[in-house]
Amino acid sequence: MSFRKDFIWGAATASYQIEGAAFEGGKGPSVWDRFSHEPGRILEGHNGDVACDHVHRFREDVALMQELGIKNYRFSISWPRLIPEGMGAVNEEGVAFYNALIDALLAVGIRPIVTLFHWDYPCALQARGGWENPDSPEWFNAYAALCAERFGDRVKDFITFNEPQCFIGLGYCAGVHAPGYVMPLSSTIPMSHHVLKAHGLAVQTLRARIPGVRVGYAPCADPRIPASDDPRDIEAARQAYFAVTDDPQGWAFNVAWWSDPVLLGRYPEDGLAHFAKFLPRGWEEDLAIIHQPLDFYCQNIYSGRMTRACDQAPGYEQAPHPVGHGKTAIQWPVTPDALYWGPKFLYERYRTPLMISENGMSSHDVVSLDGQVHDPQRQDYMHRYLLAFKRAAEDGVDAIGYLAWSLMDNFEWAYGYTERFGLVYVDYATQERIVKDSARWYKRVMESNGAIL
Ligand code: GCO
Repeated sequence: MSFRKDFIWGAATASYQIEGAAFEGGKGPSVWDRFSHEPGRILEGHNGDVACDHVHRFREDVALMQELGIKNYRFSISWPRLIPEGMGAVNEEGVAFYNALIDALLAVGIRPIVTLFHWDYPCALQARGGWENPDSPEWFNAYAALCAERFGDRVKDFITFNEPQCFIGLGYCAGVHAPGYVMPLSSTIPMSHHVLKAHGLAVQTLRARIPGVRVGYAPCADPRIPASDDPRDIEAARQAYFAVTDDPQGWAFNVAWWSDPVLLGRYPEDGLAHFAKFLPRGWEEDLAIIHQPLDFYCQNIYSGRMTRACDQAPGYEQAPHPVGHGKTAIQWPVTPDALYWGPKFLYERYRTPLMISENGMSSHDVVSLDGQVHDPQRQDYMHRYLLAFKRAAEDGVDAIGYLAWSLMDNFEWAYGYTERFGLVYVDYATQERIVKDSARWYKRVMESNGAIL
């Protein structure tokens, strides 16, 4: 056995990370436009004003994808590019940009997979309280309806949210991502509920307006990898993976709070024990809205944590990686088994076709004397992770796709341009794109449906 015949191979990006044209074309400001201009927020003072200049160079980028054999392309729409104030008036220039992009993709046989929200929240809505405002689910729903109306004739695959763990957890709990707030649980728990409700409303809207639409959701969280084959370690890893902790700054980094309501129709019990008192009135009734059937469930997975059983409560603990264990440039441990155990545990619990919507690594890529970018470490990373995912598929996980993060080097949030995750190298001074070795290898992997792994 191997990957299914219709396995979805491709690559992913996100609007703020690549688009540029941040203050052009009628676009309204997003919280990232503002945050990245605040002194001290982004490494080396970078911002996404120009990024990969994709808004002006998308045709070249689509041609590049075609050359690289990318058949499925996940990108996100910038809400304030479409609706500058977040609600109300539509920016037709923004609509025209996405229409042109979608048409260019389809013209060369690339399937667009559209993420509605990958963090660039309209400033105008943040000024009204953002996700804390009980009306925020309806604002998002109206935006989703617009996307359905304008793009749904050609786009059939949508992902509602990317990593609520990060935009809530890093944006409003830890304060290291936009908008850079450190807020108490009494604010961030209602936000989480509103995001989940926004997801549910949007799924209903997309289904009502787009015949044959397929809808997914893309949260994250580091999988827990059992430290050994001992069944007690395996159980410990499973428990740890789905546990919800009550740390005010770190609580959002869990699976179950964000996925149980969506896929099982209930909040996890440990989460409720900590947080029920903060949930907005009427939350129980909202669960029926949140719990919409999904066509696929996505996870962005980069690394996992080793976990073992122990005698003290809660019965599991993190096991250290051996001294000298491999890390990527951004210092994330290289743990291919995350792409075995993560999918396995997720599929056991949620029984929904699973897509890896992001996986990849940052490395210290440079242009060599021969003018090429040689990145054997990225190829090795992807190779190992894909083998683990393949093993999960062979063990019964309904693995439907894998999207590399990222199509090209881009603005890596608080790290600015210092981390390179791309299959394609971007020279930010000239905007020249250079295909990395790993992209040529990945092309052969995709062509063979993983047989050459
Ligand atoms: C995320 C986002 C991506 C990142 C990537 C590497 O996971 O933070 O989805 O936008 O760039 O994951 O950190």
